[in-house]
Amino acid sequence: MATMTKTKAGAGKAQAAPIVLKQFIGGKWVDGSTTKEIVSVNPADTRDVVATCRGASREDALKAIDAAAKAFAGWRDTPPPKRGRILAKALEIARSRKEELGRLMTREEGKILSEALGEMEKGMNLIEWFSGEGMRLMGNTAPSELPGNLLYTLRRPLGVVSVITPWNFPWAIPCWKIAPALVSGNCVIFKPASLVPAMAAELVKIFEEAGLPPGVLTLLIGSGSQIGDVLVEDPRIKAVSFTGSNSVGVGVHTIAGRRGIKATCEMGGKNPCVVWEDADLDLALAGVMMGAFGSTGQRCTATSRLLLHESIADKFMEKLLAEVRKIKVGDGLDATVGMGPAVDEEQLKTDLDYIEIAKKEGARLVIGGKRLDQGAFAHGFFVEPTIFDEVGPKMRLWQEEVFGPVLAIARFKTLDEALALANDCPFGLTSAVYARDIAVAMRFVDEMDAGMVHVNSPTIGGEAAVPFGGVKGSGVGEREMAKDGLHFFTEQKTVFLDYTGAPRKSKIY
Ligand code: UN1
Repeated sequence: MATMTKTKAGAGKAQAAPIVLKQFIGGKWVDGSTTKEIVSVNPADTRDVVATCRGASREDALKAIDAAAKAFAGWRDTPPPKRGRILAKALEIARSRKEELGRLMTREEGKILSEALGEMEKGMNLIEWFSGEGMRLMGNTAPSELPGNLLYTLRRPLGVVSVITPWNFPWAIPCWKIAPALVSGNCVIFKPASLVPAMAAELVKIFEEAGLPPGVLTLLIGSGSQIGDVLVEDPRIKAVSFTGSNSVGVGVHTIAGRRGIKATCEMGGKNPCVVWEDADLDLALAGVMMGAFGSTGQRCTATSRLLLHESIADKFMEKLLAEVRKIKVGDGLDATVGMGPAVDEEQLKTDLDYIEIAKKEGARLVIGGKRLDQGAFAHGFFVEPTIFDEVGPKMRLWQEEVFGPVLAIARFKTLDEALALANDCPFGLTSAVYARDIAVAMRFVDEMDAGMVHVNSPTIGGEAAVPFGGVKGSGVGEREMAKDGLHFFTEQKTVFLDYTGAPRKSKIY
């Protein structure tokens, strides 16, 4: 389905012709039936059109759900170790294509190549972890109050589930939702963000090649307004796993709640990093740089609030500004570049809007703050890495997610003050503390209201073997990854097995 041969005339440098993408419905690659074209462009150079696709319609979505519902019984009854082996095969294929897909990711999403390759690894780790779960899809046994009785539980798949994913991790997030859903026996309707359809199609092709039966995994590329509702509201959809904005996530969760189905929604963050007076400042600096400006700040785990102990604040700021000045902004395929573009015009505008808001609210701009649009930047969505100091807790930059390379700084005197500032925010995804004093670090672990806490490490990241997710405005529903991720996509069946062959004597049970 992909063609990447011709050279596009007119653009500044030779560029591959756009990949023409299709929908994957019932095991077949077909055109979407809307006339609306989804176009993905390279955010570092918008003359480079990565892919085009005719968007899926509501009717396409209904057809896809039909096909998935028909495929369910066969997939549910496929022995879990066999399902796991299909994931293992997908892992092998993905590994052989890692470099090529990393480059595609950089072209389509904008993150620098080293980060794209890191994301490839992370997604593969998740597929690997969940492929093994095919052999460990265990229930429990329990002692019964009654003689000659066995109590045990089974884990059963839910049916057809929707997986709705954002643009900022076009490979890893789909992997961490799709892998547990599939290995536990569900059929998945996958709707990626419209900004990254080419990466999504490659992921689905890998699973197709690995041997998934038709209908078990569906790809629907289309706008939320066309197909979003049906993927949550159709009675055959039994669960929704969503990552994206708080407003959409709360909407998804509300509909799911009304329908009485499960939803897990991961919805952003405003993650604090506290640097205590005794911290290893170079270690903290490396963590803040990675957390705040890695992926152009476009991750919900990004370090977006930095809290500095007043005794080290000036010294730390000096080091920080020196590092930020070294960041080379540009096209992520250039190995000397340290930060790529914003993903699109809208995100760029959001970044610039928040910069203006912060200035108006009285925060002190210490570096950056401008769009870069001259020379090599002329065709991309570039913004300078930006830092504001003296940000007050009532300011919007302290409270609202920007999703860009804009870091808000405040200073504190005591741990009480640091914790109060860190917790004064509607989000609670992740957090970090840099301290040598274990009592300080452990009090932060205890009192920070967040789903994840990092000690002497940056706010970003997650690992397949441990749960991922947040509290407050950052998340509702079960955690993702690890056993929790698997449990989300299953329900338990409790079995009461009486092997006495005699009528029950007890009246109690
Ligand atoms: C990470 O920090 O490696 O959208 C993962 C996001 C998160 C994933 C972050 N759901 O940024």
